[in-house]
Amino acid sequence: MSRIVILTGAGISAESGIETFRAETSLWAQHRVEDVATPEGFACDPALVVEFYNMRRHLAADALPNAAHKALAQLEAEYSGEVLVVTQNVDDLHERVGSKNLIHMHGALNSALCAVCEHRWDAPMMMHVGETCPSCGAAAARPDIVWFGEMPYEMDRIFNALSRADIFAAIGTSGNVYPAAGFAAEASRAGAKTLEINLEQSAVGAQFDEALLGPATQTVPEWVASILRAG
Ligand code: BV8
Repeated sequence: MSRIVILTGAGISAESGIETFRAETSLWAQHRVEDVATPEGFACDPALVVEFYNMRRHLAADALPNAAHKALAQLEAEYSGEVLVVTQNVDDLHERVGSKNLIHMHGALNSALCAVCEHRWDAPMMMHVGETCPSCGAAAARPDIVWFGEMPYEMDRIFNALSRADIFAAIGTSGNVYPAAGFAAEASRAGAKTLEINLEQSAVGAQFDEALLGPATQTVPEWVASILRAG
């Protein structure tokens, strides 16, 4: 039985209307990443950071999954082997079309985290600074997001999957952020065939065996159909 590991980034949600990080009109253009996506930024100005993620939570809630998300869910449902989606995205578009075997390595907008006891609960659409934890009561609620300098989630499970993968595909990610940007090299070392699906070659594009260039809503359904045809 063959195993496919798929890494997705902001590019897979771009055609759903969710801005990517590094395009000119990107999310980061309005805010320096150091100000909003770091623990220091949160400590320095929690209201700015909470508001940044409230805005992102509303945008994600208003967005609809696109043909690329749907194709990956179809692949998981119909493929004879194993399919794991590891997403850097914090929106819930993968789960909304039925992807089950899914890891949010950078956290999720719909989850809230207690900075004291690490309890997690469904985030309200609008989080507020100093919200109390429903478990320990500490006024220490924060967005359940992995910020720069923090360890991404489920890394052991991800590296284990990469070491056993037959195919690794990266979809819509610029290859700027580690450790995700190192996954292709890791999969190659384990003998996987690697494919980059993007609008253009990413910062780590040279590390892939193949590339499929074009908008994800066209390239991903095409790729999934070829995989399902091959069985
Ligand atoms: C950690 C939070 C260690 C959520 C994010 C090694 C070398 C250098 C630096 C480092 C290193 N190791 C660690 C670092 C530091 C840092 C890092 O990588 N910095 C970079 C900037 C140099 N990494 C970390 O801090 C990570 N933590 O390593 O911890 C540690 C060890 C021990 C103990 C404790 C800690 C944590 C990284 C996570 C940071 N959080 N976001 C949020 O706010 O959303 S990262 C952020 O960037 C998002 O999560 C996003 O997913 C991620 C990556 O961006 P992309 O998804 O790639 O999006 P981007 O806009 O860049 O690109 C979009 C792509 O889509 C483009 O290629 C474009 O062409 C394509 N596209 C556009 N439209 C389409 C399309 N493709 C197809 N179709 C389309 N229509």
